[in-house]
Amino acid sequence: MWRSDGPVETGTGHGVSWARQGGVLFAVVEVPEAVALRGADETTLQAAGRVAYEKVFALAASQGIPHLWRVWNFLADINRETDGLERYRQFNQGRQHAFMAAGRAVRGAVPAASALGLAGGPVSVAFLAGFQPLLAIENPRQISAYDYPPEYGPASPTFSRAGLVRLDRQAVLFISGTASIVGHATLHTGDAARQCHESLDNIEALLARAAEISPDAGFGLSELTYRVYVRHPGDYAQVCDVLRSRVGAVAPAIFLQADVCRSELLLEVEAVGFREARP
Ligand code: 3EB
Repeated sequence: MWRSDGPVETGTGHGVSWARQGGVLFAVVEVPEAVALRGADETTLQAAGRVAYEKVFALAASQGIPHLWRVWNFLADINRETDGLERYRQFNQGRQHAFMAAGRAVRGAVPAASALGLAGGPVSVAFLAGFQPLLAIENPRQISAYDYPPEYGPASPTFSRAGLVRLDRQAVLFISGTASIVGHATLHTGDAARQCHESLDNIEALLARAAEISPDAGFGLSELTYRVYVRHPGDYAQVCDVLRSRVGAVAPAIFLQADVCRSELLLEVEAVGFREARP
């Protein structure tokens, strides 16, 4: 929930719903996978991912809002192979294509993001964008996702590990979906508790980078708000125990069942930190 004391404008149409106040825009774009969208050499999912991001960029442009801050990507059956390639990897092709076609960077100044599976339904991209730039932050323990080697698919994912936005009276730190990945390798296959620890080690590394970059953005693990995506409901209790042992009893956290974007990953942790900026 994004709170504001100013008047909120809203709109809907063509698969897009949005709300805006001042220099902040939140929107959800939904694109069904339809053969009709497909260009030459595209799968239907690749095309839906591409069209979703075309709509994201078109809405942002029509609102005069240049900077994409934080994106949540949802697609059905994220780990299933269709047309000879895992669907998440097809989505990455469509997303990267749209960024390049819009003349946007595909590494460096890219939004923070999460990517999750759904049981069904359209490709759905929710995003926050704004007047202020996002200061993208990478994790020294991980290869940047946009530099993943080709073994993870023909097009790299287009997101940064975290991003910092400074508003007039607030600093906001967005931590992307963070998993048990070091370098580019998945660690602790089959062990949800250790994957949760590794994910939190990654978030701690991002918090250290954020504090180095900006004094406004010094947060401890106990000062963030969390959303934890757990693949198997049976892992919930141990994942919750590990999270609480690391972040304390008070930090707000919700747990959702969702498939995450590599089949060996059992969970993904995202977070946000808010700080009232000094006048
Ligand atoms: C990873 O680190 C795990 O494709 O937008 C995390 C956050 C992940 C965002 C995305 C993917 C995305 O590669 C997966």
